[in-house]
Amino acid sequence: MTAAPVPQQLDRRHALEMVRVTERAAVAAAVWRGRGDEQSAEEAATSAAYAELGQMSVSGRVVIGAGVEGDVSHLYIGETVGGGGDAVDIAADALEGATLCAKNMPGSMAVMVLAAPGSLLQVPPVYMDKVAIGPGYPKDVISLRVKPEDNIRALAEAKGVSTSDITALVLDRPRHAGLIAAVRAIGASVKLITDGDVAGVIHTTNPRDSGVDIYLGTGGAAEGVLAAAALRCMGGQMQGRLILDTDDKRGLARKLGIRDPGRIYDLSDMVAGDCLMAATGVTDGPLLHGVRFSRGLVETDTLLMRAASGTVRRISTRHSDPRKFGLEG
Ligand code: VTB
Repeated sequence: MTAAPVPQQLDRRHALEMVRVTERAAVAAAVWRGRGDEQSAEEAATSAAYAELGQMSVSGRVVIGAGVEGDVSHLYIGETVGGGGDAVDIAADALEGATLCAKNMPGSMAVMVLAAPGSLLQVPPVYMDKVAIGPGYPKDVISLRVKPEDNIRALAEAKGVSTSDITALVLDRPRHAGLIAAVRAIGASVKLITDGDVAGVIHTTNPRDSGVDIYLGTGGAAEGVLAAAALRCMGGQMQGRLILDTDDKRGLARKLGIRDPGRIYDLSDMVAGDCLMAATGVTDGPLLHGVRFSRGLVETDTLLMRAASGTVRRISTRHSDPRKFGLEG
């Protein structure tokens, strides 16, 4: 195995440029809130993010994006984006939780991560098994090598509480029936979400407000890497394992250099160095306000984070010229 690249600190000035990207994507998506059209919402967010990325002083390579070349016109994996400058890798989900946006349900957001070249795990479009907790616990409290119940027991012990005081956040999917039953069987509580597991993982960083202690279950692999970036900035522990249960999926993984299909990835395997992350709310949710439109004014709410310093900013922006988003004033 080759040694991991020496983590290189990113220019923090890119952070504010990123806010403009996720803000613009969120506004474009918010126009489609509640209209039952995921695809239009997603395309609007992606083109808006792409256009604003052109203003950034980076030469970015899309590592996680909207799809593969040919299937999507913007932000496809491998695309070069940005206005030119520092070489960086970009992971973008211009509309995480497109279904939530289409149904105007809580928790959809525009997300973008910037990292040093080669430092983000490249994943195929498959599921990932995930376990995550927030900061403040001893090392290695959780692990995908043990059963979910054992992770809950270990977390309860680390917190000095009983398993009945632990709440696990899980995506509400038939595939999680066994997991949910197992968690409940040891007395822990399950909080279900319909989509949006990037935000789901972020909730573990603030159990007091979110009521969520641990994230468990299988969701998108790309969302797993985005969530890992968030925990790199906010603190916490996470492991992920790709679900490569067919030859096709293993083939896709191999093309990305993944030799061991059963590998368990730690936080630092998914995001190997410094990263910057921005997330702007599209619909109202427990983490972020959604975009607000009023006459002559658009308001956005963004989390902006930096791994190198651990800074977490909350940026509430008033855009007094809606025309810059292509909206009427
Ligand atoms: C989750 C969720 C995403 O995909 O990762 C989910 O966070 C997993 O896939 O918002 P399934 O829907 O197939 O279970 C999303 O819903 C995005 O598509």
